[in-house]
Amino acid sequence: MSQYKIIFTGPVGAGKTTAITSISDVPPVKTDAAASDMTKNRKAATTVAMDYGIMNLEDGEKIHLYGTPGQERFNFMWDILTVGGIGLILLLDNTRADPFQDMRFFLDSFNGFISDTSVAIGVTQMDLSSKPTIEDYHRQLQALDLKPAVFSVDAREKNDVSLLGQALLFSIDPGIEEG
Ligand SMILES: Nc1nc2c(ncn2[C@@H]2O[C@H](COP(=O)(O)OP(=O)(O)OP(=O)(O)O)[C@@H](O)[C@H]2O)c(=O)[nH]1
Ligand SMILES: [Mg+2]
Repeated sequence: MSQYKIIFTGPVGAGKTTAITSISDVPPVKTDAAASDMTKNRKAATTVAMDYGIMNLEDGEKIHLYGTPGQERFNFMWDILTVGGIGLILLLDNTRADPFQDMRFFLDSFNGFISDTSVAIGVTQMDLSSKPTIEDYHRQLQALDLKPAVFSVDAREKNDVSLLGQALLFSIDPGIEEG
């Protein structure tokens, strides 16, 4: 039985904890704590260490799902959580002030991991803010000489998150398929 690990990252409120909760086949482990700072204006709780869930694939294969904290003050967890991972899902919140800057920041922060593995990008909250468009993200990425999959994703929707996960797995190994 093969076991793989993928990591979800992105800014505060992008939907990492929600996404893992949506697709995990076991009750996820969360480390949400009451938000005490600027995060509080957006939502009541924030991840302080990690999220963890499991997605079962065909043939008994398992994908272990790890979510990072979004807050930069917990960024010591980022390197710890990527060890042994096969790819990164970057979630971006389209309602934030400058989602392109968020994208550059996280691509840069995880640059070493991404260059060894693969990345797929999910843009959340597009129902609340339709701009920038997915096409705008593609243009930004072209300028960075990158070609990851970019999807509009509602982290609350299992299907959306699952499609993004499949796109990531496909970019790593077209042989891995979701069950
Ligand atoms: N309207 C809307 N809400 C969404 C969408 N995706 C996620 N959400 C909501 O946005 C919030 C995301 O919160 P979390 O999942 O805690 O975000 P996080 O990325 O884990 O944040 P930190 O742990 O603080 O870094 C939740 O309240 C979700 O229900 C979307 O596409 N549209
Ligand atoms: Mg979280």
